[in-house]
Amino acid sequence: MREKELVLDQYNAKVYKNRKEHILQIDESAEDQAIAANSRSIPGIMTNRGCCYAGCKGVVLGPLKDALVLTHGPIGCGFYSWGTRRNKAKTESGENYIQYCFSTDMQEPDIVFGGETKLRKAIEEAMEIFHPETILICSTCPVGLIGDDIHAIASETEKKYGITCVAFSCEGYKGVSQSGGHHIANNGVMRHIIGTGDTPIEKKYKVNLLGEYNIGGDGWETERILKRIGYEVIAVLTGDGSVESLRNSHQADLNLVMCHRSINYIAEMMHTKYGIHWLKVNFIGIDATIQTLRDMAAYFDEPELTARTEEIIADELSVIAEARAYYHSKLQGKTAALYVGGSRSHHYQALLADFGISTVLAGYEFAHRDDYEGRDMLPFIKEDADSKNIESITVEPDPEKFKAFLTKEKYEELRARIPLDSYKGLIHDMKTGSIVVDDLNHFETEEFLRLLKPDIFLSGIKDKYVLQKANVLSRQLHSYDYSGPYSGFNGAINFARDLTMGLYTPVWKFVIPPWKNHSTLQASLAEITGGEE
Ligand code: CFM
Ligand code: HCA
Repeated sequence: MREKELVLDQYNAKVYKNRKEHILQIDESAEDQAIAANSRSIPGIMTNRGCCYAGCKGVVLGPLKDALVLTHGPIGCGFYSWGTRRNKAKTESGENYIQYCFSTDMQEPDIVFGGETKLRKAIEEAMEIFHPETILICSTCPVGLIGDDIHAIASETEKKYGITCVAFSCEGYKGVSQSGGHHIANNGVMRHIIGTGDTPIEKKYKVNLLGEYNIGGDGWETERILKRIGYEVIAVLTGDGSVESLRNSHQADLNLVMCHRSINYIAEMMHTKYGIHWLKVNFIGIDATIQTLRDMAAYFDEPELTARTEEIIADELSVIAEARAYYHSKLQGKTAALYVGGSRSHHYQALLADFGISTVLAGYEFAHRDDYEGRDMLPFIKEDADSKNIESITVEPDPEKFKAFLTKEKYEELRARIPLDSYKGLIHDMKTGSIVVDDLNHFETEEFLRLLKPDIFLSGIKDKYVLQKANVLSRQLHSYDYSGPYSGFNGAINFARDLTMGLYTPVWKFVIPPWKNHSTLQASLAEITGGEE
């Protein structure tokens, strides 16, 4: 029996029926490799997913450093999304609010009598102390339940203080995971921020970097390489990003999409509204970075840029050559499992492959079918009540700001050889026999660990202890623990170093838990029986 069946067979009939659609054992010869995704987790099963508020406030809006992001809700939501994601931001110019946690700290009386007064007061206080030019209000679950009109308060705030204030109804319960929150954030940013600036940017090779959140400094490392080649990075969405830069981002010649899941809505809408094409890029991995840089050069198709691209690639490779060979010799032949939110389980396979590590299992917490199967299958996704609950907005070409960047012929020619306005998904790059899992739960994690015996399991805080206790090297692929950057050429070496340190210092294997030596449970029968001990 294959590993997939060995795990599924342990479920009762009802759970089996559900979970079998979410697990796929790759068969490259099969025509159609489908997987169920973006649907509700089974109640009672230990899922790693987060909520809609986490996706909107924590992921997409949180990194915008010049925006004061105000959580309207009880303090827990703001507190637990405070500084945990390691989205770094520089403070040297302009405002940087990301080290703060702003919340209305709702209490029971606010839930009973309404929280609008408290929200207005919080805004007043924020204006007095910080004088922000932008306030973004994010709702938590109770706000949606009691019906506070945060959108009315946002427009009132704009008029009263002459600032930008946008409200996001991203109550945690909306949708089935963080993913709904990404969409809500994309809609608000597109409607109220992107394209509102009019400072002309007279530079060549203008790009935006979308879906790069600067975890552990990844965005900085990517930007360093792009700048060396001669690209002008107008805006990063949203790592170390700013509302100010987003306002003028409609002037880019190309959008680079790192995390497809969290930002594809903006990429698509900017394409329709401003004519900007998007390119699926991957700066995680040495070969992947080289491929991406060459794809970008192909898009602009200018001999000077192409030559400079090759020059920088050669130079960056020469710097890391020795370390690369060393770590390759240490890591070659190992196997890895990856389980993260919605993009990294794909991106990191390229980086692992650079060092001879093969992927035996990859999973996404909340990706959609197009992230697994590629965008060509988008027309076949059936909407359900949960997905319909998240607004989908449509935009029209902007009469003044729309620019056609490529001729029709050039576009067709490019689309045949680079991932322009398209994404092939995770399954496309996986080998026969390997496992793909949607919304992997803790039971399945332990079972696949037992069956596949990966040397390395890359995932997050919720399961890392399960993995460590099983003596398997675990690195957090969300936060990079305290390390990074992992992007580009230098990042690849940082990653390989961290894996090598972990594999060759297997401390967890040397730790004998106390219960293996003697019983840690002590009890007395005296009280139960009422007799002698
Ligand atoms: Fe995109 Fe991300 Fe990810 Fe994501 Fe996330 Fe993240 Fe992630 Mo944690 S935006 S989908 S919602 S690449 S926070 S920076 S690490 S789950 S794989
Ligand atoms: C989130 C944020 C998270 C959680 C990380 C983890 C992150 O999902 O709300 O579970 O280890 O990257 O910080 O994905």
